[in-house]
Amino acid sequence: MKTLQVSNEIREAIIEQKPIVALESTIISHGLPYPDNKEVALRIHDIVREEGAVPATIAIINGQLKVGIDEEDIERLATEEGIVKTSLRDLPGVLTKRRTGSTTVATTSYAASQAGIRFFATGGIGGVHREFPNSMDVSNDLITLANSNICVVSAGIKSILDVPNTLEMFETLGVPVYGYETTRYPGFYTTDSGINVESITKEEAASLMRTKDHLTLDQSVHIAVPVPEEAAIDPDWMQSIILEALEEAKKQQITGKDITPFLLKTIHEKTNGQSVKANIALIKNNAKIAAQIASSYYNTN
Ligand code: PSU
Ligand code: MN
Repeated sequence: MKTLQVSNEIREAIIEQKPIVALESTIISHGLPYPDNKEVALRIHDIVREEGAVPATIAIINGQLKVGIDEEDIERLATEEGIVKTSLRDLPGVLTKRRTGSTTVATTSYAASQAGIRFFATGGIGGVHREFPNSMDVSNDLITLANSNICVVSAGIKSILDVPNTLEMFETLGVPVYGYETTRYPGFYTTDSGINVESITKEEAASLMRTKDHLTLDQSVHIAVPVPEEAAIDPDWMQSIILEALEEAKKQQITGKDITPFLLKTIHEKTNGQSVKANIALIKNNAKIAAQIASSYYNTN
C-alpha cells in the first residue's frame, strides 16, 4: 500500500535540495470561513514562491495522504461538508475508509517529515487546554512535534489554551522554542503573551536546524512570530472574548477534537471578523518567514 503521494513538483524539489515549506489544511476546512479559507490557502502558495521556496500543502484526498495538493483539492477542502479534521490518531482510519480529511499540525508534521521536508508554516499550534486537570486535553501536536524533526513557524499558541503549561510541555519534550526577533512569546491574536522567550533571527534559525542535524536530534523547533502590529487585537478585549467562548463551549458541552474549531468560530463571531483578519495576516507573515528560513538553510553552507 502506497500511503504517501508526493506531487511531482515536491519530489523534484526534494531531490534538488530546494527549500520547501509545508502548509497544513485544517485551517482551510475548520479554521477559516469560506471564501477566506480558499483565498488564503492559494495566496500563501504565492508568498512562499515569492521567497524562492516551494509550497507543499498537505491533506488527505479520497484516502490518499497527499504532499502538495492543487487548487481543485483546496476548493474541496474549503467548501465540502464532512471533511475530517485528521490528527495523527485519526490518520489510519481516514486512509483505510478512503475519506477526505484536512491535516492538523501533528499530521502535517508527520507527513512532511516522512517526505523529507524540514520547514512548516502554520497559524497556531495546539497545546495544553485550560481545562486540562478535568479534561486531560493536550493536543497531539505537541507529542508529534517531539519527533518529526521540522522547523515550525507559527504565531504562538492562542490563549484559548494554557500558554505557560504548553511551554513547559515543550521543554519536557525537548522542543526548542524561540521568539522571532522578539523576547516576548507571541499570543497569536496579540503580539505579547506576557511570557519571556529567547529571540532568534532567520539566519540563526536556519543555522540551528543544521546544528540539530549534526547532533542527530529528532525534536522539532518551534519559532513563534508575532502577528503583524496592524492586525493585532487588544489583549484585554481578547481575553474577555476567550472567556466568553470557553463558557459557551462548556454550556454546549463541546469536547475533544471539536473544541478548537468551536472556539475559533465563536471568537470570529464575537469579534465581528477581527479575529479572522488577524489570523489571515499572521498566516501570510508566517509563510513568508518560514520560506526565508528554509531558503537560508538550503542556500548557505
Ligand atoms: N489553532 C489555530 N488555528 C487552527 C488550529 C489550531 O489557531 O486551525 C488547528 C491546527 O490544525 C491544529 C489543530 O493542529 O487545530 C489542533 O487541534 P487539537 O487541539 O484538537 O489537537
Ligand atoms: Mn484535543
